[in-house]
Amino acid sequence: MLWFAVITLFPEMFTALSDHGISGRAFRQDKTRLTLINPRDFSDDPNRRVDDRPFGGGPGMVMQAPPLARAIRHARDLAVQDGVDDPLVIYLSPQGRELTESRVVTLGQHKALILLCGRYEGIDERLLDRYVDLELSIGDYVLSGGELPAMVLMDSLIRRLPSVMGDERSAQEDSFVDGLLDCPHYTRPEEFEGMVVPEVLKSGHHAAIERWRLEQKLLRTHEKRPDLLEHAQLSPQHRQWLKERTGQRNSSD
Ligand code: 9WO
Repeated sequence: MLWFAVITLFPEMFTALSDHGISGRAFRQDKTRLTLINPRDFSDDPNRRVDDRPFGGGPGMVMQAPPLARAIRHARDLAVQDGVDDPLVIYLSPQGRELTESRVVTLGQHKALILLCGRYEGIDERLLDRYVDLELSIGDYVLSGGELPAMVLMDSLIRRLPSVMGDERSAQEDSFVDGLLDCPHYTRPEEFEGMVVPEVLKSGHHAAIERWRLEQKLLRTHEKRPDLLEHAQLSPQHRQWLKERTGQRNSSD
């Protein structure tokens, strides 16, 4: 069971995850749970305001610390009631550490995560200092808020839960599981606008098909994301094959 609480001004956005696809099935099967908490419910302002002007001036508004602190404490209480201990508090922000597959694997060890979604120009630094355990970024760009990055993180974690994926292997053979990009995929029709399917995939020779798929992963990674090759788990034979296939000369050549 993976338990989420999300603190967000736009809880309705999260139906994209809870009501559809693989993640929707995981929620229906109670393999994961989601509690949505709106900080406006913890505002002490008669108009339920949770933002104010920045000290020092400047554009935009800043989310105030007190309503968010009360919301995080409420999320922690709910986690205790649900029997999931010690939730990690994650703030999705452009200033965060990069979300990578290895970080997804590490975060998947936690039973409970509280995800804090900022809006406006950001959140009062004092809240972040005292209540946030980890800041995470899904990329070097600024969005309108942390909700979409929160859903990206949740989806990456939910699809790794045991028996959530229809075919266990597809989770294991996903891109990045071995540090490589995925191989090409084909399905019917056999001919599409004059383009055909590689013969090996129709041969029924599973060893040859597996070898072809790995070769394609290596070549595609070399072509599109050579930076990944440095840390990919490759055997010396596979590294040598790739060097020979791509005409790379050994540094000693
Ligand atoms: C808003 C703004 C308005 C005027 C001038 C400067 C400004 N900066 C921002 C801003 O950075 N807003 C962020 C919106 C505050 C935190 C939540 N928001 C957010 C999170 N945008 N992008 C992310 C994000 C999170 C994770 N990975 C990539 C991007």
